[in-house]
Amino acid sequence: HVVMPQTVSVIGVPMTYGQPLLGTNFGPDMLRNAGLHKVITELGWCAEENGNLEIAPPTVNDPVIDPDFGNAKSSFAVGNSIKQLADIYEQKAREGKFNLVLGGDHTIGAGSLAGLLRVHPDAGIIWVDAHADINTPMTSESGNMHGMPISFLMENLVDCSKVPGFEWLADSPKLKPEQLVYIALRDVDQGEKRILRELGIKAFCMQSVDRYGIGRTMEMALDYLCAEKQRPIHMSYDIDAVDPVDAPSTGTRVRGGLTWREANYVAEAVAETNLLVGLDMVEVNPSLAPGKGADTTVDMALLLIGSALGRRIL
Ligand code: 4U7
Ligand code: MN
Ligand code: MN
Ligand code: MN
Repeated sequence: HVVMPQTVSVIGVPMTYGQPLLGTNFGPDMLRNAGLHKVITELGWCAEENGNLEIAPPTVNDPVIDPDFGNAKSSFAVGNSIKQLADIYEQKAREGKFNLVLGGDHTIGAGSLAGLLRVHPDAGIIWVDAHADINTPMTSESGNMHGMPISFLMENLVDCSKVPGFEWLADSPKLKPEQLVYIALRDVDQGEKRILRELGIKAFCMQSVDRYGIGRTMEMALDYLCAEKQRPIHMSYDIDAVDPVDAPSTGTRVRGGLTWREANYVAEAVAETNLLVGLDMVEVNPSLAPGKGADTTVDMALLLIGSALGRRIL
């Protein structure tokens, strides 16, 4: 049985090179300045602050992926940076701490998952996102790596030794399709649909939320991962899962998203399992919709973190 960690280890990963827009690098400090530590400690946790990882920018001399293996922009810079995250996530998870990873764009999800799987090879993953983020360098039309993190961690999907910066992931523990479940999908590329179908990956898209409501949807998602046996869970929460009304400051907005309450309920339901060992909060970009929009988005992200750490209404 899994023991709930008592310390939240905060790791800032100000990564922007997985997508074309600057600004996601301000995410971690915006969340801290808005009162992150207060949220953590008021919920009865200890907060351990690790600061921000150093993200080395791409240079003109970086090796690039052979076009025969697809397109993965700035893979060398992205891969080398998220290796640091994998290592620290692994270390903190071994110490029994809850990993709270602040993005940064969603490429950092690959680092979290890599570290997680070294410690908990059988963990369950809840990916809350408008997008499936499972493009391979071959299927991606954009070449933007924030649309690819899951593909690098899924068994038999990408040969990481062919992607500059990601060689270290080649013989790392990988995910089986049944370890992953999606919530809130509504913008999935053709190539991704094929992958989801062929691998039989479980996805609760926005239509499930419409049809069953968020309560039944989360019950089904958590049953899928944990009904047969309890396992540690990592949740990767892309703020663009939330409707743009409540989270406008993000690079890839898609209308028709989770409402304010639905978004919080997702995190609350996962917290109630007492199985959560890590959370990514990613794609907050205060440079987009600056001012009131950024405040709304940061506030939403902070509330979601609190919900995932066990805040109760009553
Ligand atoms: B995010 C996209 F084409 N699928 O691959 C792509 F629609 O981390 C978007 O979920 C990826 O925000 C979005 O470029 C990545 C696109
Ligand atoms: Mn997204
Ligand atoms: Mn994403
Ligand atoms: Mn995005």
